[in-house]
Amino acid sequence: MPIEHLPATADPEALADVLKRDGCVVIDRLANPAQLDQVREELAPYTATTNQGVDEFSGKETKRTGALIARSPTAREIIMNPTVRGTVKNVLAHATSYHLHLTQVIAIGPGETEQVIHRDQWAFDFFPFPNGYEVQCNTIWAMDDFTEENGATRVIPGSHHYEDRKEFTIADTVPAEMEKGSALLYTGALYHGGGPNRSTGVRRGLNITYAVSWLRQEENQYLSCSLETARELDDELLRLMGYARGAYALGYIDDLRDPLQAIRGRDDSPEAFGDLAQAERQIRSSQEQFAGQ
Ligand SMILES: O=C(O)CCC(=O)C(=O)O
Ligand SMILES: [Fe+2]
Repeated sequence: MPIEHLPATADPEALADVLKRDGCVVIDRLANPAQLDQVREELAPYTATTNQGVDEFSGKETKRTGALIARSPTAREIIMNPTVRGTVKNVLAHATSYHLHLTQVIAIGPGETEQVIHRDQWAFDFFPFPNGYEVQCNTIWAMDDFTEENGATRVIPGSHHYEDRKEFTIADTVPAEMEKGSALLYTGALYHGGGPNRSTGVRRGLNITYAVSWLRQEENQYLSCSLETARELDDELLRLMGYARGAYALGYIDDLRDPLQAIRGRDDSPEAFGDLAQAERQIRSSQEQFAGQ
């Protein structure tokens, strides 16, 4: 099955429909390539000192540079992209809310071999989530053109509905070839992996992932960005980073207060506390949907 491509003008509902059906979709030319060059420039001091991976999964010819909110103001804009966030909200609508899971530039160097085909949600202790209950909606933005030769991400469209813990080879996959500025969206249950780089150049991808807010974040957002920098960010981004309650109570501070107050200061108005009725309304429908699986 080929990977469906939609234009940057596609609306989040149409994108979410393809993600629910195929587990992946490419949005062509969603960002201006110059914006990705800017991310690359802002990160240059950090990528220069990033080490290669230490094992087969992280890739011995691959560099992974994170903490993008702290290190790249332009990456913040990409993280907040309205088309992507609208799509994530729709794909993860069975949970009360979602948050940022990780931010990482993945630079696959020449000579890198293929990554093992996996599901990103295996990071959660291989917990067998019910089929259709997606816990992640992920993106890889092409910072260079993604080609089969330079290590475009390999995916198996439709595999988000397969059994768990299956093993695949690269022959079972197709490369997510796309132009610089395009973005591959894929769910936590989609089988995929980084491709082998048989070119002479580096393949850079901006991996920004989102997860339901009742699961622990892979990149620790509170420690990856200093409190000083966090104070300069707007509320919407802070909430996405996790300065918000997940569900009714997860992540509160001291007297059940909203964690955003750790940044903005104390507020004892009724809105500063959790809304139980609202949380109940949001989760009731998903409990009905997944009951008995
Ligand atoms: O770099 C890529 O194309 C994919 C990497 C990946 O899937 C991962 O590290 O989990
Ligand atoms: Fe992955």
